[in-house]
This record gives sequence, C-alpha cells and structure tokens, in this order.
Amino acid sequence: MSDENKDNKPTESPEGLPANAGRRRFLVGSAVVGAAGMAGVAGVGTLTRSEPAQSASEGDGPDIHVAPGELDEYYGFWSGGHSGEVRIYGVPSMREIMRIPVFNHCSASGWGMTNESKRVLGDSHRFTNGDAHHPHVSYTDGSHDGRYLFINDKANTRVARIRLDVFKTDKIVTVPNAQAIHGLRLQKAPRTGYVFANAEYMIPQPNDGRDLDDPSKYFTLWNAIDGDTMEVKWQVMVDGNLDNMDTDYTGKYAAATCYNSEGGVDLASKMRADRDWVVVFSIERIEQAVADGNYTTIGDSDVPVVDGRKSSDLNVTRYVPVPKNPHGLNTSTDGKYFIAAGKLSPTATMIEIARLDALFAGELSDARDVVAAEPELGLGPLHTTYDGRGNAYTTVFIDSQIVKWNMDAAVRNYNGEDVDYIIQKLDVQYQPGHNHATLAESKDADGKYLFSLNKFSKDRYLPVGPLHPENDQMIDISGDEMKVVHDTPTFAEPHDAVIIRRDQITTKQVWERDDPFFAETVARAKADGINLETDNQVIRDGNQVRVYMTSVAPNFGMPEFTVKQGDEVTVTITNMDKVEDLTHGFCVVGHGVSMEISPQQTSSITFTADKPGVHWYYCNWFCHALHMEMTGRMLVEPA
Ligand code: K7E
Ligand code: CUA
Ligand code: CA
Repeated sequence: MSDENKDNKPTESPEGLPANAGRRRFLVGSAVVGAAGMAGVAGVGTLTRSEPAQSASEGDGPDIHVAPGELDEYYGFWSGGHSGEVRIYGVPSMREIMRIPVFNHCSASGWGMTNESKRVLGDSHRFTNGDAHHPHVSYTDGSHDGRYLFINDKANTRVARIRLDVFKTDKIVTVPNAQAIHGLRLQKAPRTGYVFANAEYMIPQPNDGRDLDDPSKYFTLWNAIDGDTMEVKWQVMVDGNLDNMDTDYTGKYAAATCYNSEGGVDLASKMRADRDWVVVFSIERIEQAVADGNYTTIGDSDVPVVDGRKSSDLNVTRYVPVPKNPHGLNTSTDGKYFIAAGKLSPTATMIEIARLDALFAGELSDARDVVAAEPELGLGPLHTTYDGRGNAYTTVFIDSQIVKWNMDAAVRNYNGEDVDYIIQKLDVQYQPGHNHATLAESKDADGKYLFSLNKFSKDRYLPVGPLHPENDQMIDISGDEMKVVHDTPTFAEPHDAVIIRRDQITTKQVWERDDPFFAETVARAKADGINLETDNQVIRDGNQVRVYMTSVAPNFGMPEFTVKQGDEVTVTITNMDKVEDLTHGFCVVGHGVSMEISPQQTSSITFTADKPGVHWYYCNWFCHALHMEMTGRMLVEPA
C-alpha cells in the first residue's frame, strides 16, 4: 500500500501531469449535481475535494488478450438493465458472445413473437419492456452449479429463469401483491432452492383503489419463489421498503437493505431519518409460520403472507439500524458478513452472521450488537465484492472509485485497535454502481478480475450523440495493486453481473427433440396427426390454419402454401439439420413475423393473413450458400 493512496492525494502520470485532473473535477462536479441529495445529506462537501489516487489504467497490465480461436476462462452474465435482456461476455476478452432476450421482445430470435416464447412470457407478454438488474446463477453447497440463471424485472414486477444448458428463458413469474422487484438473490445452500426477491415499492394492500393517498397503510413484501417450479411460495410483510439483498452460506438467513424506513412518498421524506435499516429474515422461522398456518392472504392471491413487520410477534424478522439510505448488500464469500453499503453515509456496515442466532433468540440487548464493524470508505458507497483473500472492494459512486479494504482490519479497527483497513483507492471512469469479481458470489471466489460497472462513460469512447454508453471496466485484482486493464462500453444498462468459470456450465449445442421448451408445440402437432420430422402439411380448422413444415438447408419443406384472407395462420417449422450452428429462420415479409429455428428445434408463430396476394417468406439466419434462395410463397386468396 502506498502512502499517497492512503492519504487520497494525487499522483502524477508518467508525463508529469496531474492525471485526469480536469476530467475528474468536471465529473465530480457533475456527479454532485446529479446526486445533490446524497452529497448534501451526507454533509460532506465534494466540490473542493483533493485529487484522489490515480488509477493504473496506463502502464503494464497482465496479458488479457484472448487470441482469435481461443476460448475465455469465464462466462460473464451481464444484466441488460432496461433493455430487458441478459448478455453473455467471455471474460477476460469481453467479447460479447450472446444476448438472451428475457423481458424484452427480440426481432432476431422472435422472442415475444413465437408461441414458445409467448408461453414463457404468459400474461405479461403484453409488455415489451423490462428492467433487469440482478442476474444470479443457481447454487449447490455455496458453489455455482450452472443449472439456471435467475433475474429480476423491476419494470413489470417479474422474475425470470434462464436455462443454462440452452441459454433460453424458460419461466417467468409475475409476483402478486408487489410493485417493482428489485433486489434478487438465491439460496446458496444446500441448493437453489429459493429465489428471494425484494418488492421495492410500498403500496396499499390489496392495491385495488383503497387507501390511495394514505401512505401510512402502504407496505411491501419480501418474496420467496421456488427455483424448481417458479411458483411464489410465500411472502413476508415488512416495514419500510426493500432495496438490495443477499443470503448467507447456510440457507438460514437473508438480509435486505431499506432506504425508506420513513415510509416517505417523496424524496425529502425518504431522507429524513439518520438511520434506516437492514432487515434480517429467518428462513426457518418463516417456513414454520407458514407450516403453522400463521399467515394471511391478500386480495385474489392465495400465496401465504407472513407478518414480518416490527409489530408482529411471529419473530421472523429483525431490523438492524444502519446509517442513512443503505443500498447494496453483499455477503462476504467466507460466509461471515452481510455488508451493507451506506450510500448517503460514507460507511459500510458489517453484520456478523454468526451473531444472528442470538439476535433472533432475543439474547442481544440491542440489534446493533450484530454490527462487527462500520468502516469509513468514501463518498457514496453502493456495492461490495470480494477476492476470497479477506479483502472487500466497495464502489463509491460520488468519489468515482473502487475502495479495496481488509475486512479483518476493519473489525479490529472498530474494536479500538489502531490499524488501517483501506488498502487502495482506484479511480474508475466514471461513477460506479455495482462491482463484481470473478466467482465472488460463491465460496469459490478466486480474486482474479473485478468489474466496475460505471454509470457514465463521458469521454472514454468515440462520441455517439447525447446518449452515452455505460462503461464497464475490468480491473486486475490478482496482485497487491488494482489495475484497470480494459474498458467495455455497454448499452442501457447493466446494473450487475455474475462471472463463473467456464467448466461450471455444460451446454447443448443442438436441441434434443424431446426438449420441454417446445413440448406443447409438439403435442399440438401430434393432435393434428403430424410427424414434425417428416410431414409438410396444411391443416385447416375453421379459419385457423396450421402449416407444418421441416427445414433442411437450403430448403423449407414447403415452397408454398395457400390460405384465405382473414385466416389465423400458425406456422410450425422443425429444423431437421443436425449440424452444430446451422440455424434457420422464418420471416414473412410485411407480417411482423420472425423466428429462430436452431438445429433440431421446433418453432412456431401465429399471425393473421390479412392481405390477399403473394407474400414471400424467407430464411433470415444465414445457413448455406443458397441461403438467399431459401424462400417460399404464402398465397393468400381474397376473402
Ligand atoms: Cu445498485 Cu438495481 Cu443492484 Cu443498479 S442496483 S447500481
Ligand atoms: Cu436457412 Cu438461411
Ligand atoms: Ca431513509
């Protein structure tokens, strides 16, 4: 550790110029305008602050080049924010390998258009937007098991599951009695198990027009979804709202931050109290309450709702006061601490998980007795990640830095020892939200790379007009000193990411014919007496017409089919190519119809043939030298 870093003084770039000085001043200033409340309430002036330690973005770094043809070491799953999708990066190359449409609709794959995707989307198919923040990979015994990725949708209060054998979304559930699913985490042990989801906004319950302007009656819910069935198992009423959360490594406890203990409905009232809280949930006590019938239901929903408010005598929750408007909550990979980032306070609060049994048993005189330390880190702490070597890395939004600190040292300092816990402060470009290190949400954290998901990119890329990309920076944390080694621009807007080893995932490169993803479509064909692998046939059922065909490069099984104007047409295509990477598509010109049909997949899409005439369909995934010729005609007879 260098003294400059400790004292937060400027260092000089090799050219002898104060590194990024002008840029920093500009950004710190603009960040303060954007976060006026944060800076103001925290009571710390930032406009005249000293230049911070310089990042190591120039100079030697490790060799992160992944040569053409070589494979990356890790899968990185990035949420797509309000694009509603998930993106897959290879780490460390940061090559974008794939996008998985989840809550959004996708022109290329037909997600939101095909019958198979509409079944997954269910009633919420009517929404074409989503807001995906928190992607997390399922666990067995605290390690990622590569079965599923789960992700929240803040915009439309949903939780989705993505199968990691085929990288497709296979279940989406809308959480009842809730508004805006934000924090989402998985049970880590013995397995996932539960998918826990925070509903952020407090609402009247049921939200049917009653108590519209009586916020004292509003409340929100903490939700448990069964990761195997994607059914909402139970909900817990809480005081305040819920922001982020995490779970422990035993399956016993979960904890969520609350920035609005005030129950405010405007900005000023949400910042009134000096302290908000972390709500700790006892999963076994909640399960017991449900088993004992100690629950209610809300409105039309039959999901058990357990009272976890402060006034409840069920004792399923505890409220630990923490400084003002906390945000991120991240469990240390040694399983010892829930660490809540202070946001409006320059601190993070370390809650010692080993003390929670005593807290729930009523053996502690003060809920604050579970606090093991409250290190001061910098302005605007938002999220924390870990290297598996006892160090934590917290993003500080206003200071625009990653702060590396030692957890043991922070505890010793809190207990009165004269020991410094800050190891390094590294500038990032600019204003980080989440950060995430390799395997850092599992007991296998390997401390190799850390990503800072920065909300602003400003001058880091060629200008593209007023809307800027975000800037996700890769930082080498394998050595004593953090070094920025790569910038990746990202589009609206990854909040969080999860990075796991490539050997933790096993994919199918060709669909299996009996895959449940298209089982309903296969069953429909069977009811029509169709063998999807051989038959090319039109079935008429009133004004519903079902067109079944195969595809083998460069041919559709039917070069034409005839329907009548006004028919509801369902085209079902089975790709009989078995070759890896040989995907066909189906697009009907002028009908808003497009879908992916990967090898051995059956895909179907339904539309109305509302215009008489000849309408060409074509394959829109390049598949063959004669891909352009892979076409056919839909002949629509006038009504
Ligand atoms: Cu901090 Cu939604 Cu995890 Cu955004 S949240 S940064
Ligand atoms: Cu089939 Cu392109
Ligand atoms: Ca507050």
